[in-house]
Order: sequence, then structure tokens, then C-alpha cells
Amino acid sequence: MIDKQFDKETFKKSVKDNVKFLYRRKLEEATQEQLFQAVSYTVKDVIIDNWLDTQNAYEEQDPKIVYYMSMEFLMGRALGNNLLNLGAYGEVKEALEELGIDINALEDQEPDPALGNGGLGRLAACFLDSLATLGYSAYGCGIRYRYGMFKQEIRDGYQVEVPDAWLEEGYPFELRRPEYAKEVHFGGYVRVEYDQATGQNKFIHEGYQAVKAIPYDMPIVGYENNIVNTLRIWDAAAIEEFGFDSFDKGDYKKAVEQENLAKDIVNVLYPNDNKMSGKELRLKQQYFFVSASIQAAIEKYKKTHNDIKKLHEKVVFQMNDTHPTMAVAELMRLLMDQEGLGWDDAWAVTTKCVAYTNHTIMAEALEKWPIELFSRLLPRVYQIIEEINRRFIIEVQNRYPGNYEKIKKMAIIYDGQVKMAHLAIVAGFSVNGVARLHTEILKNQELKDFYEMMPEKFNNKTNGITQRRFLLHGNQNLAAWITDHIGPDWITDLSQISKLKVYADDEKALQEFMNIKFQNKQRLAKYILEHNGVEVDPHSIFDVQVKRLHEYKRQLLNILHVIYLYNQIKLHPEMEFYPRTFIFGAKASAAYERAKKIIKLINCVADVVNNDPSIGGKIKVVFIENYRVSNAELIFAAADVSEQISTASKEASGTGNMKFMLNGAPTLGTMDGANVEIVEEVGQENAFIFGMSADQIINYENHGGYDPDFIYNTDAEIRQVLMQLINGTFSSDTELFRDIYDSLLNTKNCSRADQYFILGDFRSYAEAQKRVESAYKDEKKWAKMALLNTACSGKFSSDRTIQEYVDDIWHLDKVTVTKSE
Ligand code: 26M
Repeated sequence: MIDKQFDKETFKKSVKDNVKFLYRRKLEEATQEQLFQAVSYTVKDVIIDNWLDTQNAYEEQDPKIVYYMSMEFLMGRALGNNLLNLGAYGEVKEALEELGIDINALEDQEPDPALGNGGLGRLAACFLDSLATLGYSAYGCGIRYRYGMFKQEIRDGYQVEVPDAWLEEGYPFELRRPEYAKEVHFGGYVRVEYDQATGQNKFIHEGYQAVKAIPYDMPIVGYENNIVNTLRIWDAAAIEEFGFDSFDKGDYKKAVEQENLAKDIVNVLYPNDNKMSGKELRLKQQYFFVSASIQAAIEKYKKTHNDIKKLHEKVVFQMNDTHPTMAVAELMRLLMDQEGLGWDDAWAVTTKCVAYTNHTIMAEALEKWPIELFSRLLPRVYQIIEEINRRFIIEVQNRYPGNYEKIKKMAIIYDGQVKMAHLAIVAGFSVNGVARLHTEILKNQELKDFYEMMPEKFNNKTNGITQRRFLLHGNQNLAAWITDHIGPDWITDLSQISKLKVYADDEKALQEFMNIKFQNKQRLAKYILEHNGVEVDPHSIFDVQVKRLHEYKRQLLNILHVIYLYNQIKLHPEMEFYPRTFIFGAKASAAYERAKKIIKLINCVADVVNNDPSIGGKIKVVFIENYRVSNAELIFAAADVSEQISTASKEASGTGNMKFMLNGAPTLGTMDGANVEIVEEVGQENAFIFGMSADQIINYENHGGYDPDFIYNTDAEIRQVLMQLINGTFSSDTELFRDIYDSLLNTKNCSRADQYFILGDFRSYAEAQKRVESAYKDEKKWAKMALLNTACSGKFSSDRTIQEYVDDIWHLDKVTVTKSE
């Protein structure tokens, strides 16, 4: 379906015009940046027509709307993706060629909008893509951070964080909507006033600081269906309420304060992944976007509906983790204080409007806020949470008379803290985990008490990814090959990809499949040479671990194993060894010292191994700088082996695992998160599974009995690897990796040595790696395995995930949009 605006000649003229009007230049004189802007504006024009048509269709059909509330949307670049979803990529590519412009170079001009950390933020982005493609009315609601996820530079092997000024050149795919601005109030106090007329108390919030929230809309283009949904991210501005003479009255200081408060709120994304920081500014960010988004949702509802008590029939708020959980209290506040509902009516509506997704069981990620801070910043919201808590405790008492343990464990406010997960569970009508194993752990361990009391709320929604970005766009050769073999239906129905199974023993097909993989490896090798100055052999096994750096994800296990292999090769130079390239990519949270040391270790090992002529280039180690959505697309396409080696029970789901599988890379992993379901789909024989199970890990955690020192003392090869951390092998500074060494052993009397069971799983991992090697050596066997991974990845489309959310939680109406002429 080629859009008429993408008639090549019209398109070319529009690009030329844009260059002229925006930059007063001729096409030949324009810089790449200017060309990118000019082309993007042309594309945006087309999108806007569809956006308007979608708006009209929604107004006519009045579907229920989901508001996906998230502190993070890790969108990645828009230009290429939008062109693909518009069905215009091929045409535009040709048109640009005729103008002498290379579309890939142009796409590379776009900054990655990186308004997210990792899994949780990227999931939100995949969900928006699927919602638009499946034809559901949805808004993403978030924050327009001026600085997104930091850019990572590696200097002398260390991570250095550089600000990500993604808006500097102007971002072409956003639309400022000042007419929808909202006010958000912080601080102050609540005055109670008796209202004669109603006989009710009124709660009046006074003495607050006000901030203006201004929305920017980004188009979310559905795949060839004319639908354009909206990601609405909020910018903050001061409210200019002081008069001309206010400068003289000493209000100048106040005005500047307001300006600064506003600027601060949206200044920067917190670069923590799975860690609660407890900073006041973070709480402000949360309330800022939650309040503005809910106000906007209510306003929109009231435009065409008059009974606020039926809000839940047209509106649902999905809370992406606990970060937006004050949505519960904010909705209560607006329903009571603005819309005039009493508590019971407001509660009835709220509890049918909000649902909660849990993404982690890591204790340090659980959001708890000190009462002092919370009540000072959000006095009215806090008051409402207190009342929710009071009523809930009564319920717990009724259910478990005399059982004060239950109250202690389940209360929303306890020990001077507000527990956001408890609030989300008590008020939400749905609580979901993100993979089957994760949901089971929530039900049976972490949230056991809540599950026992309200089992009907709990459900699983195994994560998914969009095949449109991570195959159609990221791996265009494979996408074309698949379409040649089974037709294009997989693009919007990934279950169709199982039709590839008939080629599992077809030699020609397998050869073609692996040829494409090889081309993608060459493309990545070129990227690595250009960006790292390291030459890697595309004939070697590309063994890849890309994800945020965290101890539970065990990049350390991977690099320790590399050291072990290096030792083996040096000891037995004659040993058969299939050449391997170990590829890492990971950002560490800026304040996470040990994680940053692990990056340094990887780079130190790379230095030694890559430059040791005695191993004949059998191992190369590469740390890809600034891992992000755009280079991820190249990396997944080129991977042979997918490293998914988290300590079992710790990785809620993982989504990178699915992107590798889709691109034909078998999983080398533990039985954790969605790996369990990946193995179920592809079969044991097409994955490399190792390590302790979640049950075993949890059992050790609860009852003790794990002894890494014993392993150290009895396994000389492991001991050698650990010794090399502190004996100058990888750094002349023998203290540099002391902390890492200590973290694995009880030497320092540390009570939780090797918390992540790295030594416990080491042998099992090494053995699984041997299985990888022998499988890879058998070319046909490997090709079949790789192809079957792609062929069995159908379940892991976010289209499937979203359809489950719709069926079980949101109950949205499907919408069709036809193009107006
Ligand atoms: C919390 C407080 C203050 C600042 C930041 C945070 C915070 C930010 C991001 C906490 C957690 C954050 O993300 C967690 C995350 O990405 N979890 C991952 O979610 C994926 C999608 O469900 C899963 O696939 C991963 O297993 C899970 O780790």
C-alpha cells in the first residue's frame, strides 16, 4: 500500500522545498543533518494526515482507551520505523537514491530518543507499536526529559557518562501542544472546610507551588493500517503569574525559583535500572507526569461523556511498575475534590480504572518513600493514601482477626514508609508479572500474602517484542528472505513464522539463512572496526551479551569464563578451539561502582587477550560502546549465541533473549524469566541450558548452605581465574579488581559472598559453552538450530502480549481507520 504522498516525484519536490525553506539552501549544499530534518518533515506531513484521520475515527467510534503510564519510553529512532510502518520505505529509499542520498546514512543522523533505561522502557515502546498496529486506542504517557539515558564513552577502559542532548538540533517527530497544558501542584497544606450545602468536608489545597505541564505528542504509526496513536510526553514550565511590578516586591526570587523547579523536574532521566534511589526529585517527576496525564484523560472523557462514575467503561490506566502508582491517589483526588464524588463512588471508579505490572523481585528496586518526604511534597495525595491504608488494614483485620503479622507485612504505610507496590496491588484490579516463572514467584514468594487474600487480581503476561523493529527494520535481508518463503503475514502475525519449520532440513534454505547471518556479521564487524578499532573475524562465533550491567545478569560469569578459556588455550596451544568473538554491550548505572568495575575488567581482559599473539586470535573480546536501541538492531541481527545467564529467579523476563531468538541466535542461558518459555517453544535440543534452577537458588537464599569458598578451594582452575583478578594479569594495579574478587568469597567475612552464585554455576556454564562449540562446528546442525529459533519465536511478539492485555485486562475495542481523500 503506497501512499499517494509518497509518489516519488512529489516526495522529492517536498524534500527540496523543505531544504529551501528550512535552511535557505539547495539540496546539493545541504548537510546530512539538514537532509535528515528535511526528509523527516516530509514524512511527518504524511503522518499528520493519518493522525487526523485516526483522531476522527476514534471520535466517531468512541473506543475504550488505555493510558500506558510509564516513566520511560525507550523509543529508538523513528524515521526508518515510521517509513516501514507507513509502507513507504522502499519507495522513499529509491526516491532518495535518485537524489543521491543514502537512506542508511540519513537514518544514522537521527539521535536515538533514549527516554528509558532498559527492559522496562523498551517494553513500553514495543507495546505502543503493537497497540497501534492492532488497532487499539492508546496513549503512552511519560516525561519529555531534556537529557535521556546518558551516552557512554569508554576511556581507558572505564565508562564515562556524557549527557545525551537529544533535543539540541530539534526533534522532527514531535508536536508541541500548549493548548492542552495542565497545572501540577507541589507542597503547601490541606485546609478542611465544612460545606453547609452538602454536609461534607471539603479539602482545600493551599500554599502550593504550581508548575505548568506542556504536552509534546509523538506519533506512533501502526503497520500499514492508517492508524497513528500518540505518545504524550510532558515538558515543565513556570507559570507566569507575577505582574510587572512583582520584581520590585521581592517576587523575583519566587519567579526564578518556579522557573528552576520546572526546569529541574524534566531535566534528566534517572539512569538507575532496578534500583530505588529515594530522591525527592524523582518523586516530583512521578507526580508531575501522573497528575498531568490523568487530568488530560478526565478532560478528554468529559468532552463526550457526562457520567464520571462510568469513567472505567472508557478509560484504563496501566501502571508500568510502581513508578506511576500515585495515579491511584491522584485519580481519587480528582474524582473527589474536582468532580465532587464521595469516597465510595470515587473508590469504585478508581479500582476499576487502574492496573499494575510488576517487573522485578529485586528487593533494592522496591519503591518505598519516607512519610516525611511524601506528605511534605504531596500533602493531599498523602492524606488519601492514609485513608486507603486505614480502610485496607480494617479489611486485613476482618480477614485475619488478631493476626498483626499480616498487617505488618501488608500495610501500605508502615515503619514510616509508603510502600508503592502495596498501594498498587490494593487499588489495582489487575496485578501482572512479565513471564510465567516470574508471576509464579510473585504469587508464591514475594507477594504471597496479597495473592492469598486476592488471588483473582493476579495474572501473567509474558513479555514480547515488536518484530517490525527487530526483524523487518533491523535485519532487512532476513526479513525479505522470510517473506519470499512464507509470505508477508508474519509482519503482523508472528505466529505465521512457524511456517519456516518446513525448511529445517532444506539444505539450500539453510545455506541462504546462514549466508544472511554472515552478511550481518560482516556489517557488525565493520561497525566494530569503525567504533572500537578492533578487527574481528566474521567467521568466528559471535557470542553476545548485551543488556544493562547488573550483578544479577552476571556479565562477570561471562568474562571469568573468557579468562578460563584463555588460560586453557595458553596451557594447551594444540587444543582444538573454534574461534570466538565475545561481544559485550552494557551501560552501568552512574553510581553503581561494582558494575563500572566489571566494565573496566571486561576491557582489561580484552586488552590482554586481543593483543596476545600466542593464542593466534582464537579469542577476541569486544566491548561495544554506548549500547542502545539503534546499534542493538545491528547486534541482534549478527549474533550467533545469545547469552542469557542471569541468576535463576532474578531476571523477571528479559526481552533481549526474544530479539536474539527472532534473529536466529540460540540461547545459552539459565532457566530464568522468559528463557523458560523460549526453551519450551524451541525445544531443549535447540538451546544451551545450564545452572541452578530458581527453586534451588531460592532454597539456598532461604536456608543457607551455599559455600563459594569450598568451590574456590577445591577447583584449581576456578581458583586460578580468581587469582588473576588480583595478581597483575589484567592490570598492573593489583588492587583494581580486589572488590570484585572479594565479592565472590567469604575472605572479608562478608555475610553474603557470591550473592549471585557465579562460582556455583561456573562449571555448568563452562560445560554448556563446550556444547555450544561442538554444535557450532557441525555446520548443518547449527544452521538448523538457528533457523528453528527464528521459526519458533512466534509467541514472543508484543502483538501477542498486547492482545492478552486487551482480552484479560483492558477490554479495548478494535478500531479501523480509513484514509480520507
Ligand atoms: C527506580 C527508582 C528510581 C530510579 C529508577 C528506578 C527504576 C528504573 C527502571 C527501576 C527499575 C527500572 O527498570 C526495571 C526493568 O527494566 N526491569 C526489566 O523489565 C523488563 C520488562 O518487563 C524485564 O524483561 C526485565 O527482566 C526486567 O529486569
